[in-house]
Amino acid sequence: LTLLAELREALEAEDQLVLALQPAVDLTTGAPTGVEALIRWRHPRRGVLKPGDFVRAAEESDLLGAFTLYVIDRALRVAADVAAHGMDVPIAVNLSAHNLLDQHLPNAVAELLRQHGVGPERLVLEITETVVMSDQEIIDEVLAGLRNLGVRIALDDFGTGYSSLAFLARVPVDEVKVDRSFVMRMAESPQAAAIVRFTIGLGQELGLRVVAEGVETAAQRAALENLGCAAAQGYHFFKPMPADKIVAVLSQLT
Ligand code: G
Ligand code: G
Ligand code: MN
Ligand code: NA
Repeated sequence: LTLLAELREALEAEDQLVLALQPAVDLTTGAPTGVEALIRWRHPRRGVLKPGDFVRAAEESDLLGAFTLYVIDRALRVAADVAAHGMDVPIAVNLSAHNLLDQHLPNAVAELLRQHGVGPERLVLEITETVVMSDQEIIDEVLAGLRNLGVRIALDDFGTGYSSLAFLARVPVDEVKVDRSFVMRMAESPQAAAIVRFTIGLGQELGLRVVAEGVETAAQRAALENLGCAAAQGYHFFKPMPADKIVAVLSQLT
């Protein structure tokens, strides 16, 4: 079987495609501000595959829509569980750029929210710039449809070629995630530090939540807090964890 045929089967199976969940925290209070869902494929023969091993293949096939809805469905199960435990923590799902060309996506997301009884404000969709920006009108329509549901949009990997200032100027978003390549080099590189500082200021000016990604050290954490960054995510706080651990971990933070 090809990887794609196997992925088609995995979407029908119960527990091959699973979420790893990584909390983000408020830098001043330590309270959880969100949880990002990262897909993992427990392949019956190839071992555990990460998104880099198979998401590209899905993107180039007709499976992308079903794959994306599968991830959102699993994420909303977690969101419902978190809500049932009285916690107000949204869950974030990574979209592929190609998902923004799918005009059915807003209706499909609305249906999943309804099925799970989860409020739209509990779902964040993380997007990056499309490589092919030819269909801007469709992208704008899909994003407007998602935002009209009340779902939040985050611009992921901000500052890289996949998420530029031009995209931020064109697309209305609620949150910006500073790419980890800048956070990791803050201490050595004045350029990286300036980009992080600039993004935090941009967020304050535009009223966007800013989340720093890839925080691995206490020094990075302190530097971000000094710059007034609201929230952060990274191995310094939590590594991505299995879904059955998340409620207990969030409970200890709140
Ligand atoms: O989890 P990991 O660090 O391996 O993620 C690698 C990349 O895969 C990141 O860019 C992340 O945004 C992306 N990714 C993780 N989960 C998903 C998913 O469910 N769908 C899509 N399209 N990308 C994902
Ligand atoms: O592109 P995106 O921001 O969605 O990428 C998320 C990826 O970053 C996931 O694969 C996750 O495993 C990884 N990640 C999360 N925290 C850290 C960290 O502190 N350091 C590194 N190197 N990677 C991280
Ligand atoms: Mn992400
Ligand atoms: Na990123």
